[in-house]
Amino acid sequence: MRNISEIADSVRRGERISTDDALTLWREAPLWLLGELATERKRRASGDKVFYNRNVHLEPSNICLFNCEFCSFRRREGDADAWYMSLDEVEARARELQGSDITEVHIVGGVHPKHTLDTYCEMIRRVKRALPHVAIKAYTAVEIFYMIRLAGVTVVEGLRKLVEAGMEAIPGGGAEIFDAELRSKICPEKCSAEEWLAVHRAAHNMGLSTNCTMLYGHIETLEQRVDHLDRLRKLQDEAPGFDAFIPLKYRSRNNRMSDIGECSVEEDMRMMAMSRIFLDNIPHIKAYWVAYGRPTTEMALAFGADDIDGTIEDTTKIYSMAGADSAPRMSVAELEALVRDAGFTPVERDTHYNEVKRGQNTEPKVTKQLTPQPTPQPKSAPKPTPAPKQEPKEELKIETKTEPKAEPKPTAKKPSLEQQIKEEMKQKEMTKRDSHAIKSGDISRKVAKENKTKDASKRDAIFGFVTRHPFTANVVMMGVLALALIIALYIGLLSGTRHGKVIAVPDFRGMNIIDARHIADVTDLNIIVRDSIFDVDLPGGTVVDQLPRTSDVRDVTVKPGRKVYLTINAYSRRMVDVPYVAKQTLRQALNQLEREGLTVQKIIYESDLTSTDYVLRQLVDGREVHPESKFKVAVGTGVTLHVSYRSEEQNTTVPRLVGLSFAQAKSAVWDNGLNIGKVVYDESVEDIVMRRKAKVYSQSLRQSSSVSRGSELSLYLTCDEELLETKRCEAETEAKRIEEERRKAEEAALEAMADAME
Ligand code: V47
Repeated sequence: MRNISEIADSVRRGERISTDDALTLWREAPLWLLGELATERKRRASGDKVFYNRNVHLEPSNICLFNCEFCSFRRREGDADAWYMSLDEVEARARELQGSDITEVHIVGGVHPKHTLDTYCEMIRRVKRALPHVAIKAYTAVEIFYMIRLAGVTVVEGLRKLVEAGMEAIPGGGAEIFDAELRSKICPEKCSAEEWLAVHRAAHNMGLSTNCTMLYGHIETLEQRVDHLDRLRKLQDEAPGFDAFIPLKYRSRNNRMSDIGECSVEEDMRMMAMSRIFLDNIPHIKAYWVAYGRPTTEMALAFGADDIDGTIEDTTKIYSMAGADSAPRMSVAELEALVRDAGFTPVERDTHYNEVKRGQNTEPKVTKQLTPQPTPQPKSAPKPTPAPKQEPKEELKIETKTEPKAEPKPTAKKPSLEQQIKEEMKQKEMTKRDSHAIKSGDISRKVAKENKTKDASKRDAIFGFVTRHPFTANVVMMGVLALALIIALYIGLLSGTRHGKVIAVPDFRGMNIIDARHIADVTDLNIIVRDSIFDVDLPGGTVVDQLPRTSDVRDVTVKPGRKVYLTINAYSRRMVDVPYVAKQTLRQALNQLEREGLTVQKIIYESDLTSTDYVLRQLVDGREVHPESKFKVAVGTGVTLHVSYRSEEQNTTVPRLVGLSFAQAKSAVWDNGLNIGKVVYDESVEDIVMRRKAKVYSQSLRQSSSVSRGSELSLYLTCDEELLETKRCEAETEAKRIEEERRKAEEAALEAMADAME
């Protein structure tokens, strides 16, 4: 381990530092030293320049399928302060910007339930059509991964479509924190770190430039920060393409993590400096002024930052909703003054960090005050279109990986050709009827006269009845009134509380969370991800449990808007402490491993004088575990156990496993001193989720036979109920036969003994 001064000298020589060095610096270096080292590196990268640009953000909607703990921006469809801009409104907004001198539009919003890859491409096309000379930096890797997955195309194909539509760069959002365990706590529904990195890797390989970020200052550890930076640095080595890294300070207002507060400004400076020092292959480090505020941004320039983002023009709500300054807007003069006050030279750049040279008379060229983006309760801002309301559908058609057809509909819909023809025919039909009525006018008049006479005689009859039987008439009238009142109340209740409207809760289990959210959205249910587990055999995001739950035998119905709580399989493996399980019985050790989410890789039997099934020692990844050992492994990791046996108990009896689930069979195999060999699923087990339901129909070692301890036993599993029933019967008959044989053998032995005694 190097000490601080060794590391500092190495940084001054322009060398790369290791993750251990980074931790040492972060923990131990005084702030002034970090400032000095980071500034040294910044000057090597960009001299005394500090970059800014003229940009706006476009946040078409804050409706998001995902519900991250730290997010203050996200709303559910139907929430009072949710906003949504149709494609026409996005285009109109882009047209408003014509004539301004911005060079970049940064488009980002929630992962909208109804947006598809095509919607996103069309959005870019329309913005580009309105602003052909402006670069479009659009959609975080999280949004991109989602839309590409939904479209069922490869990442490269999806990115190609976006590029063809006019996307020029990808912003750095959605990275949050890469550590799997923490990611599963703060944003379990987002794509995994690997998927986020895969999108950026593919983009870089296609020649697209992108940014990267890290959300810090919440519950992450220094190790997790360094790990995050390390993964970015590795990707940049492997496939260069990151223009800038943006450390994003967690802002704590109005979200579910608010109680943890915010980190100090000193922490911000250490973060900034360490980013510059560690990320020696990413050219720019951005102090995003919207997140920090002006004084902290200025200070960040003395800790390695060489970019402060742009004019913004009050077009982003992500930070103001989380407690940063509201109405973020800085003029070019203000941005430049901030940079100069910090002792640097302001340089206007474009999206790709080319310096923008403007003629004298183009400064300032903003010809009109730009209108801010829609706000939840705007006074002067343009009124956002309310999010399209969903009518609960009676029947569900689940089509995974198909693009939802529900494009937000404009209010005044142009009738289709078919509708127009139908409308025309209806008109003609009406005209025909009218002319017929005119021709048959006499008859109509005659019929009308007859009806009038009939009505008058009915009226006379009623009045006659009322005068003759006043009491009965009153009772009847009160009855009619009461009935009318009941009907009115019932209708009122129906429309007011949506009484009577019930939804059959779909069985979400086995679906991916993204598909589940789609279905919940269409059926007007509210999905809450309450818990996550990690099962190595299941893909990340698979729903493994739900409440309330529709089962094979019972449908659950609920009212619209009702919450359905889901447990999903986490996208990334949780790390757990390896427990010390030696010096106890095999069963106790198995229980303890199971509790920690670990499994058995192999049981190795060793002859012993005194005991059988006693755990002598344990190994993980080739390392022996001792009582004082402290190391973590991923959930699901296999542990090798060395277990004792007395020589007279070298053999063991093979258990009957037919009809058991894999988990039950595994347990029985280990309990009987055997190891798991091959595990084979037949063709009835169509996917990984069905594996949990599959049962053993055959085993490689014959039940009740005697084999040596530690032997391997292979399992064959199926979901075919008929096959299982047949095999169960066969196993039962076999068991009876074996029992009968044993009994007979015992009897024979007794007889032989008796004979011998005679
Ligand atoms: O991914 C959300 C973050 C990001 C909070 O690429 C929060 O040039 C703090 O990525 N407190 C979106 N941060 C913004 C973003 C960005 C911004 C500016 C420039 C660029 C660029 C990218 O905002 C999200 C998330 O990490 N975020 N909520 C919050 N409460």
